[in-house]
Amino acid sequence: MRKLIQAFSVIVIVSVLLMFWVSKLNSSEGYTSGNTLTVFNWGDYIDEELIDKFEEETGIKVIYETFDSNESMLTKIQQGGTSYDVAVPSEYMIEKMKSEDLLLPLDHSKLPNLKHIDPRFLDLSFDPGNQYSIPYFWGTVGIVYNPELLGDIELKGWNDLWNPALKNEILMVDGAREVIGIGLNSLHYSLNDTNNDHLLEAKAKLDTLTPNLKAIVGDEIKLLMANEEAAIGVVWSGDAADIMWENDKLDYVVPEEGSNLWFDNMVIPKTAKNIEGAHQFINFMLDPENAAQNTDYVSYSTPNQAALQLLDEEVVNDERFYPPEELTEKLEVYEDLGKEMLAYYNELYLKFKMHRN
Ligand code: N2P
Repeated sequence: MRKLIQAFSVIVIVSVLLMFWVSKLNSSEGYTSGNTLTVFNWGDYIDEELIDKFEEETGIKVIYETFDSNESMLTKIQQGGTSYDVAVPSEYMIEKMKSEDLLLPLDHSKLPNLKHIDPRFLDLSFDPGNQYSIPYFWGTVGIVYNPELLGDIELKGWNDLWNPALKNEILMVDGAREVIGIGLNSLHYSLNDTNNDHLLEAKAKLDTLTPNLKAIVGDEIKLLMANEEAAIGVVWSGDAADIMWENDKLDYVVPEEGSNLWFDNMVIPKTAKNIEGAHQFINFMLDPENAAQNTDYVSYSTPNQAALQLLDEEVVNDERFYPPEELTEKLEVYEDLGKEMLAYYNELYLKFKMHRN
């Protein structure tokens, strides 16, 4: 019996020691395992030094993951494998997530830095009163081009992309709404068109662009354009700003037929585990100094008017990236077209991509 008690005591002591050791491992660098925050953002969309700064200031450990489209972000959130505490979807996706009851109403009393956002970017139709979403970056979709590689071609609009002299010269952003949107806009249809004849016409027109298409690419489009691997890139405006920072021969134009005006906002998914930390993170990103540092790093346009004061004047006065309201009024914001129509846009886009191969 004594031996049994001794053996039992040894097992208890070893287990206690093991538990202690495991808990130590979990709380690496002094973070307790419960104090983490999972942030889900677009690729290349934050200055990672800010994540370190947030961790130091709050003691919260950030787990940072990235996505490359609104659609893939939504799928991950719907699957629920990971509980994301903060995500950064675009406006039409926010509308959709709201309608699917995937978002948590925000507590504005925990977001005092919201006062720094330019009212022009608040209370927009996709989220009246900013009940669920807080502005992060905004911009347009347009064409970044290398005049030296274009010869005498003058680039003004989407329809110029079909010029036969541009064979194999176009790199394109990998986004269903963006690419179908080029087809629609080039035919002077709305970016939110749901008329099947128009959509099929846009897809057929896009198919004829194939000879000029070099590739459809993700974030690497920036490196390829800056390295002059192609004459033309269809990009989000912030990527153009970044490319032009690397290579100042290039220029950016918002096509004359019209284009997309987009807003990426921070949200808290309903499945979030660290709601308090999520508010802290959003408020931290709204701080003018942090927002300015982030803008400086990623090159996208900030909606934070206090941050604008801290940025290089040349950057914030550049109407290619900070277009005035008279210009943005002429652009279109994507709307949530409903589950079936969004799936149809994706299907047309996939068919277009397959047609290329
Ligand atoms: C950043 C992508 C920005 C997405 N790499 C524009 N909605």
